Amino acid sequence: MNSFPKDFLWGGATAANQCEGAYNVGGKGLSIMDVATGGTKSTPRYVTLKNKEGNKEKVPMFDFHDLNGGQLEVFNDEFYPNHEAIDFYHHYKEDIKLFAEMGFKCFRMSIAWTRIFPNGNDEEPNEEGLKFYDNVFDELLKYNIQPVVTISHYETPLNLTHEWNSWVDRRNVDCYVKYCKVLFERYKDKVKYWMTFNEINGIEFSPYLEAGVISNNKQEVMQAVHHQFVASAKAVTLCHEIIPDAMIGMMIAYAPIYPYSCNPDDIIMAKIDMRSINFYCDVMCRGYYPSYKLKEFEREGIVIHKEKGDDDILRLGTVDYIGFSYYQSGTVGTQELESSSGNMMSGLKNPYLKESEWGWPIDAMGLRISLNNLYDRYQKPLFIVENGLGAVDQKENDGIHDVYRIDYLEKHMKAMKDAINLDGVDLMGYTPWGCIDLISASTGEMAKRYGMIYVDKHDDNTGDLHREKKDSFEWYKNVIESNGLNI
Ligand code: BGP
Repeated sequence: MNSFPKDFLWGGATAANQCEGAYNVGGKGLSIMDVATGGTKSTPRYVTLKNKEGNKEKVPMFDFHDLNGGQLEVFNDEFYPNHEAIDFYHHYKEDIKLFAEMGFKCFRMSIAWTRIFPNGNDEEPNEEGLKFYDNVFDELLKYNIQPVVTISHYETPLNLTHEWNSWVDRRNVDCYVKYCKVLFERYKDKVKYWMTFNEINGIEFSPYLEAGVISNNKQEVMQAVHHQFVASAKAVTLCHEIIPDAMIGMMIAYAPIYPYSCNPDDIIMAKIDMRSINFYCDVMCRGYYPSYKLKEFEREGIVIHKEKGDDDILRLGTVDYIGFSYYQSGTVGTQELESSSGNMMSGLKNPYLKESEWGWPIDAMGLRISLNNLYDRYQKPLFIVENGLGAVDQKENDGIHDVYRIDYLEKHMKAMKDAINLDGVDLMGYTPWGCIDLISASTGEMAKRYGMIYVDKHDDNTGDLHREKKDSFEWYKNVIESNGLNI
């Protein structure tokens, strides 16, 4: 039958740092995103620090590789969009009510590590932070909405970055596992879907954003990756022990890489580029380092320091499902051609594809290709936990008519449906990104909106934060109600 599975998890996705706000409320400590300013399409986000001379300094976030004896700090004369964000912290009841009205079966959110352990390495967890998420989960469950929780989504405690450059240091593994244990024990009756790290491969593109790592040294970054692998595998094993009926997955930024032409040189280039994604899935799904990566390390003189027992930890802690974000495909080739940008990547402009206002290629068929690539390779359940169109929405007198978003989502849903019904892929669910408008991770803008729910908040920090349904709200409600029958 040409349909979605009966228990398909329709929902929406967010991350704490991009929607909660209340950055210093309820005992929360600072995370790496609390020192990030706002950027635009063409100007970078900065992180602010007090340099060793004691002066304020601003460094582009995606180009931040050296603390240089300084200290990351919040300055009163700067605007930090994540500090208030859309204030989900105080609006969660109203927002969840709207999600319920749309018929959400699940809601992807993250827990802000610094609400639970303000410094990352505290002795005891912060009860007020734990209580906040109890309240959020209770509110979701009241409407039969399953929480899907990312344990770490661009929210490394700032203190761990200062203390020991976060994941570069083995001690970070213990802090993370302790944090996981607290979460699993506290929420074992409320949360049955977990993910260990958001877009774990993002570390290669932005070590600071993904992992709180300040470095552009491959040896250090790869050591940090190893520590995240070990931490994730330990979390998987722990989750299985504490919540036997839960599923815990990995989360990867996925993009199929196309060769620009059928020139074999382009084909091998695309295949090699694809390894920057496959590597993470291979280790987390199969439980060991793939041979191509070991050869690369050998060639480049990279030596990963492993502790005794690490290989067993990886082998035993393979994930139950693959969560992934999908925004685009990438194109590579030997030709000197115009380039294009995108989510955590850049490549050649693909002449067959249109691009979003932010220059991200739009490729619905690429989603079907991604689902097939992943399922062919691992035969694990798949979960699309991010997808969507970042666009400027115009508020008209009679509403917000985001037909372009509906068109985008519909085409991607059609691709999912084909992957399920024509290709036999096992797809658990779909949570479009930023189901409610929130702060963009890459630019810090509010203007880049993904939501079906509009939030009155703007880049000049004006707006009364009221929520409003866009046209895509009713449309998505109908999709869920009919379980995608009319797609
Ligand atoms: C992914 C992140 C999200 C989200 C999304 C959209 O990389 O996991 O946190 O922000 O991309 O990207 P942006 O916000 O930059 O438009």
